[in-house]
Amino acid sequence: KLDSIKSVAKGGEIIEDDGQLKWLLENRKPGEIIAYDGFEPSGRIHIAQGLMRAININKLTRSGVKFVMYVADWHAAANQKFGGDLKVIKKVGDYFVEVWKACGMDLKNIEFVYASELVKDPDYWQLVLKISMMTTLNRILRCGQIMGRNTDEVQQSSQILYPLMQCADIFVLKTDICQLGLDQRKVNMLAREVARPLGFKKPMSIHHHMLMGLGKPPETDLGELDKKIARKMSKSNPDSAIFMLDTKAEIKRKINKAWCPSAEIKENPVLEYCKYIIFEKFDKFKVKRPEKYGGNVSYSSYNELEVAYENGNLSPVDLKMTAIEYLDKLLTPVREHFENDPEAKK
Ligand code: F2Y
Repeated sequence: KLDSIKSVAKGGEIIEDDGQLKWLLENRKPGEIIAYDGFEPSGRIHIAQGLMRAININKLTRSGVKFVMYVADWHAAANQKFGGDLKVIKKVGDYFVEVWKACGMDLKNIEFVYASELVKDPDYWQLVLKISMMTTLNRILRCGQIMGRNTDEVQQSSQILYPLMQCADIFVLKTDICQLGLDQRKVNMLAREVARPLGFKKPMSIHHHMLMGLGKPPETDLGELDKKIARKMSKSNPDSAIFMLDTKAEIKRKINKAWCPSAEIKENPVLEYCKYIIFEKFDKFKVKRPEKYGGNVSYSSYNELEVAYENGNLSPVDLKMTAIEYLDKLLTPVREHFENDPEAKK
């Protein structure tokens, strides 16, 4: 169980843990450990938020963890999404939930909680104030990353409240394990620092990998962690992302022009999708190839595939063509769910 949960961070992402995870697994009954992740409903949902999140969350629920998925609707408004229109934001949130339903997320063991419910409680705001009294403005500005902003893009005063609210969420939801993307680590660290002084248990955190976008990774002089975040799949750049409702033709078009240098295994988005998604869902990666290019071949682990690619035994064209087939197989049920279910369509 420990290894399965830790494999959420298999790209070497930060885990902050003083032996808590081991303790939790040994001392709490199934269903008593609470993990959480949250999202701002904004725009379309791509495979990093859809498929990969479902894979990670299922790893935790399979180990007996109860998962809270937090719909940060007020936070999206505070972060200037949809002009702050909460009705639209709520609708987009419901749409995300439908997508997860359709891609195999273990919904029985997940509770969806809306920020718009938590903010009705005066105690929530008292806690936000208490956290604000323990943190400097500078530190909060440096948390801009958790809302997808650079420090100099934090302009609205609601964006100062946002990290304080996110920190309060962790305590109010009684979180044992913060299981969010690597870009959320700054606020998870803050929560660990202020927990005890405020009388809460200290949450551990385990971050997941930020799946790369499809394009050539931008040149930056950032540190390793921030580089990973700068390269991530993003809906603000639609050609960097595969969306959960993309047609096969769209998947094909985007993968075919994706960054994927021959024999290059570092910073290769197509290989990343194999590692973090396809091999999590299938035991084999079967390449169909004409005899003159070496004939059909099948890989039984990501590692095998990577070695073959690095040695030049598998070409970018064949890698891409096969990845397209597997991604399409995973997205077909999602498309069908929205075609056949009139409720989901709304
Ligand atoms: O992905 C994001 O932009 C997150 N900052 C959304 C989010 C997640 C949470 F778990 C906001 C929150 F306030 C959360 O508590």
